[in-house]
Amino acid sequence: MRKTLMTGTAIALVSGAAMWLAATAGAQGGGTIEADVKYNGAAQVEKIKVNKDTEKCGTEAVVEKVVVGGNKGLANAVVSVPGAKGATAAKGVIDQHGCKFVPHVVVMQPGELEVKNSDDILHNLHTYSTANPSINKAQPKFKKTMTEKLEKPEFVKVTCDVHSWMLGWVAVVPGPAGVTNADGVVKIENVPAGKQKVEVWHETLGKMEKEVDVKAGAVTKVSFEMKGK
Ligand SMILES: [Cu+2]
Repeated sequence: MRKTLMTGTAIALVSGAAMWLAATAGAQGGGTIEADVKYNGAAQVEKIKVNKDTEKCGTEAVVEKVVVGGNKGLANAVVSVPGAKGATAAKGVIDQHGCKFVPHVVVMQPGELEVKNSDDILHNLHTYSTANPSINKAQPKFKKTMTEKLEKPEFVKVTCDVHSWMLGWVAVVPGPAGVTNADGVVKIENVPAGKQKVEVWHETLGKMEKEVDVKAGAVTKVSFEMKGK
């Protein structure tokens, strides 16, 4: 498209086309949402004694149910713009590493989930879901990667039946999305301009939503404060 237009001979036409292209590029690029998620309650972290595969797993497992960082920032919250079209299809990747699911929460577009086993031991992949078929498969040490399908939007709980403490979540979301960092912040890029519903989901604290007005080429900030359940 760009090439065809730029080969036009009339100078007036070329400059007109350049202006049109600039306007279109702005709209297509969309804007950025910077979400800041806070939680005013206490962190919930369970510590469990481990007496199996301790060479790989260690002797204590830490299960992170609610992680609160500096300035009350809530980590591991999924922020998404479910109604926005045009998100690039990002494959989900989760690793069974040190007898933990890494990352604890992974975000993906409906489609493929790659499950790795970086430990040299037997793991299992057991998912709990309603919209997607549930998965219950062994992942022996020689099976370094398995590819699974999660085609319907859903927050899927992931466990390993070999190591009862292992817990992870896969957020299958249709629009642009991300997971908050240790400070409770996440930036979501390429959100189409206009009014958009922004949704927050947390494994223990539930859901919240807000509407924001996204401006092309600008950063729109939105804050959430999750309430305890
Ligand atoms: Cu395991």
